[in-house]
Amino acid sequence: MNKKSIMFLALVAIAALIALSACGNKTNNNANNAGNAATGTAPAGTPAAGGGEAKSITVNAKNFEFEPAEFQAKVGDKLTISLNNTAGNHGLAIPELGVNLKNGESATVTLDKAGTYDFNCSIQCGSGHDNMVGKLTVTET
Ligand SMILES: [Cu+2]
Repeated sequence: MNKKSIMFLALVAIAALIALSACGNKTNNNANNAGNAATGTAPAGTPAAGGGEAKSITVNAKNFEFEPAEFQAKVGDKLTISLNNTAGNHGLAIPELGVNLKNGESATVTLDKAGTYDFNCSIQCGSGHDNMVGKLTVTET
């Protein structure tokens, strides 16, 4: 190998390193931005403007519907969802949020993404089971 080709290889290696590190920075920035979007840019512990409230809702379940079947929250809210069976034995699952409640249970979720989250009964409760659906709508603040 002559001197010229060694220099060439060295340059290629350096260029590759620069490209890799530039890429790495970009990835990190994206991750940071995603983090900021989720938590808001306010310092830790400070609720994001408009959202970030602690809210709670009790969903009543009977044969065969949820009441309310639809409810809303804002991005950043800490929402505690409780399930109360008023008739029959039902569960409440919100698959996208990892929530699955039995009667009398509750779960607290931090809503960091706007969207519509479907929920459904998670216990085979009878003929109307498949109709036991509802949705949580999370809106930007
Ligand atoms: Cu059911």
